[in-house]
Amino acid sequence: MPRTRTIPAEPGPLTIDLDATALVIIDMQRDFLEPGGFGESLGNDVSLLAAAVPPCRALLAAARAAGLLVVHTREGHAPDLSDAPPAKVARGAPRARIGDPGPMGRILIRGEAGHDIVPDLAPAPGEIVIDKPGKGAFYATGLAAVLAERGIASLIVCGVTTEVCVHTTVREANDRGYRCLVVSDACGSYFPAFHEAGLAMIAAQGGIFGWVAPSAAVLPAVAPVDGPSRAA
Ligand code: TIU
Repeated sequence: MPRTRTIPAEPGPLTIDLDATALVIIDMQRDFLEPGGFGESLGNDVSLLAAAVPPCRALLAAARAAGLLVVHTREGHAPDLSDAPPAKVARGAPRARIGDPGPMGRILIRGEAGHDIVPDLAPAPGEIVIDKPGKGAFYATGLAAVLAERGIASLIVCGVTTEVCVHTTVREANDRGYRCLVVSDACGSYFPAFHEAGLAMIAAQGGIFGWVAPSAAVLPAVAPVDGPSRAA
């Protein structure tokens, strides 16, 4: 029997089946959230992303409790930069580009400390971790196969940054037929105006890319209602 839940959202309520829904947490890595990483190398104030961590943590806890498929993504590149387009590497401060040494290891390189997901949101054993070389989580990854294998139809999406990797992933997912619910306070941007505009763009035109709701609206829907307290 489907475990359907209806979530109040913009532009209108969204009904999902928890068994066909995945929580996708985009790039909550030290490289974006902490000083000395890729985000700062691009000239950004990384402290602006901290507010997204507690709502992401609450969503992660609810998803785990409800038995949702949990997918974590990480943006990054191979140590030899073979999957890093030169046009991408050339951007940013000349002495702190992708692959250069920094306080958290080589910037945006897999296996380095900066590439790790922040400790508060560390993947649990068995959770899917998708390493992606691009902004979108579908490009050059196995994400589509993972979702198809699990019969996933809807994605609850959060992470950073709203208008870059969250948006690119939602656009990719939308074109692949997934219904995407973006959790507004569980996303973050180095540019508050871009965050707001990015969210508005998703829900505009009757939900051209998907739905948007705050975690306060999403959490009660995801949290299990069939737990031990009810059964007792
Ligand atoms: N720079 C910026 O806003 N974002 C990225 O480079 N990657 C992600 O959004 N993950």
